[in-house]
Amino acid sequence: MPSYSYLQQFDPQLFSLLQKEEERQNNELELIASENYVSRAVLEAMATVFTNKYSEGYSGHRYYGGNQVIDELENLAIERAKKLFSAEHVNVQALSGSPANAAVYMAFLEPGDKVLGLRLDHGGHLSHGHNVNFSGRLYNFVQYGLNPETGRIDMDEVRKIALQEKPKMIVAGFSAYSREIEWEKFKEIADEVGAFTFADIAHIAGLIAGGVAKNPVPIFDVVSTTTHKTLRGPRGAIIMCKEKFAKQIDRAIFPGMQGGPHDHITAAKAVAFGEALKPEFKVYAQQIINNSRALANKLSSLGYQVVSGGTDNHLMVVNLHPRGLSGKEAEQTLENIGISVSRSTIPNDPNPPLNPSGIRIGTPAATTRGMKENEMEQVAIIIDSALNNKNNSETLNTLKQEVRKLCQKFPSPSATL
Ligand code: DSN
Repeated sequence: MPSYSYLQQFDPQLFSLLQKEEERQNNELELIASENYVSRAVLEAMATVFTNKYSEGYSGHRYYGGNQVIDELENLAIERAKKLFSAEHVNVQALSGSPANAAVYMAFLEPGDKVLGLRLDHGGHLSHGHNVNFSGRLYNFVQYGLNPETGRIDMDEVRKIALQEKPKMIVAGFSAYSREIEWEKFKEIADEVGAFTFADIAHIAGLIAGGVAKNPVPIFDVVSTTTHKTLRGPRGAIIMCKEKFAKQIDRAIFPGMQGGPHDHITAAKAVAFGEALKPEFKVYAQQIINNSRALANKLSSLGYQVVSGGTDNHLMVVNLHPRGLSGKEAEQTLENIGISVSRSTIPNDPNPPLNPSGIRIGTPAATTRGMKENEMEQVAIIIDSALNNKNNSETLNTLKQEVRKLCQKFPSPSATL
């Protein structure tokens, strides 16, 4: 019997969509910095009867009967996450990154309070204070950006704004920044102005868990992360904090923000944390960075401008303005040959967010497939060739075949059919 035999029998329409998506994931190259392939064990944990349960509340204090096993499950996920990140307290119920961040703000702030965060168009996240997002609408965000010369966060500038604005909270974290964050310096500045420290490590949680990026959890008051990016777990999030903030974080998640947790996802989080605690995960995390550096170096040698001149993590932002290309054109051209990337603003982008000047490229998913530096160099050459021949359908077709051949040598570990 094939996997998903019930789905195939009872909902052939849905099953055929699943087949198409699996084929796409297998034959195309995923270079979106925030995506990854989960293991079969993580995938199996999501498709379990844990999804049938309601368990509002916390272990030992639920608002529904029958939660003995769920208590054990949630405690297991918490214990593994604590060990992985050296956290004093962990809440594993957050449904995803933005709701987790909303809960953090709710736990520490009143509407209208001042918060300092990284600008979205300099690599921050919508939930770090953008004016179309709940964060920018409910709280009074002031923003820092990247130094135009270095493409890096300028900590003197952060300090200057913090001293001027006296925020109640300082947010450090990003969705498109390729350098190490200076957690200690953020903490020093926050202490100087009496602000809470909040780190959003969604992008680099796997690198931190693998010991190849610095961990803010022992330093900061509160840290959120999604579980599905470099950490290679299910879609979802967790919040970690100092024990003294545990109650306010837990209350902000439930009953503040959410109802019943998604227990099947908690199960998959526990599996992913277990995987990340294994020594192999350290090797994986280091290889993500090696691959990212190999890709950035090769693109630079081909004449591309990588923001900040390189990368310390799993991603890079490439400025296509000097090549006369927009991020959207590049994204579409690469999509035509079976490579997924995401368009991205560059610092002080002259173009609007829907058609910005750059692309963000990341290596977590390709690394999960087993690709290494040689493949990354080959990928850089393919990207360059596609962007130089964006109107030449014959060349694009040849490149598409090349991408397909490369992908077939490195099958996706999530493949089920
Ligand atoms: N959408 C995620 C990313 O791509 O970085 C952030 O929410």
